[in-house]
Amino acid sequence: MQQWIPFMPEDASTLSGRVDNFYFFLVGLSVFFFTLIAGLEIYFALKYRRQRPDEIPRPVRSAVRLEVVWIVIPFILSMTIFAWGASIYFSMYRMPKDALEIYVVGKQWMWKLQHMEGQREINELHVPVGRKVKLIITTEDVIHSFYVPAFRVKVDAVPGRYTYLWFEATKPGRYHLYCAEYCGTNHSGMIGWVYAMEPADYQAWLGGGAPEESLADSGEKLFQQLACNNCHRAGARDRGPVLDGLFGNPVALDNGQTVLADESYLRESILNSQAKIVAGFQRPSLMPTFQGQISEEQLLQLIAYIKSLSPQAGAGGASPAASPSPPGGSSGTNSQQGNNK
Ligand SMILES: [Cu+2]
Repeated sequence: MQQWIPFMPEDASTLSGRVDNFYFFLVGLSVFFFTLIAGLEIYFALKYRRQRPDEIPRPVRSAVRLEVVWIVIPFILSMTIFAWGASIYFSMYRMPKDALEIYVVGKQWMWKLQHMEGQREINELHVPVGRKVKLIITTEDVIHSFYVPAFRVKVDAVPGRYTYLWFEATKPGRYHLYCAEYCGTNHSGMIGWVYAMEPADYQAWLGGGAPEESLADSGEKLFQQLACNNCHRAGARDRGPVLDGLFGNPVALDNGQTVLADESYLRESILNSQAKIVAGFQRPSLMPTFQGQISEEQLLQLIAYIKSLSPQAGAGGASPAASPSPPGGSSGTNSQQGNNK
């Protein structure tokens, strides 16, 4: 459909067709009812206009059948819109488990992206076609919004938390990337390109250039620099919870609640260790706060490292090209098998 309509963005992801069909349904429905209602208004205004100065209109009696029709039909239509829209929404915002994960940090006025294998990009994102890609997004400063019209996906980047987006590109090409939330003077310059590549080209791209340290490896170094390993490893005399196998699993807290160890939980616990204390550990927590001491990107490195300690948790499909890690040695990107279809 979009090739007939010059202002429609390209249709380049598995979601875009579904979004477009729904959009055209809504537009079609609106046009139909606009025409029907406006047409009837004009017709009735002419037909039933006052024709003589002394004319007295006949009293109107209710028409039950007509009323039922105009209640039932809009009810069915609005429920259709609700169900259809909700199903697209759920596909869009429920994250797939087997996706390639890429971290995104918004900043006035650029997008900084980092692949699990370590490659960094600014205002450019290279992804393979035919593979689900999940973005884990945050911002260093104000609210931004990550928007790729050709994929029909958009999500806000919110300070202090992670938001998620996924897409699967269906054809190779170069697609516009925008910031869709007014974020200051150079907001309009906060744009870039997504390059969707054939899987083989993507592997070549990943392998090209200087070999980079994987995100998890950077995180592991940082973990040691910040002395996290003094308390958070097996044998640290139970000073802090051991992090192996933590990510993606429920954690029992000392107040009786249970939380899921996801990116946001890890982030909060690093920045404010008093917020949620794991059952069986001292309150107040012994752990110092890292608020203001590490950058958003360093946080992501630590999180990638902690994720790499939980290979089963569905944490980011590193590509098969990523170096496998010897047991006990430096943990590689992570050991989830890349699902390269
Ligand atoms: Cu912005």
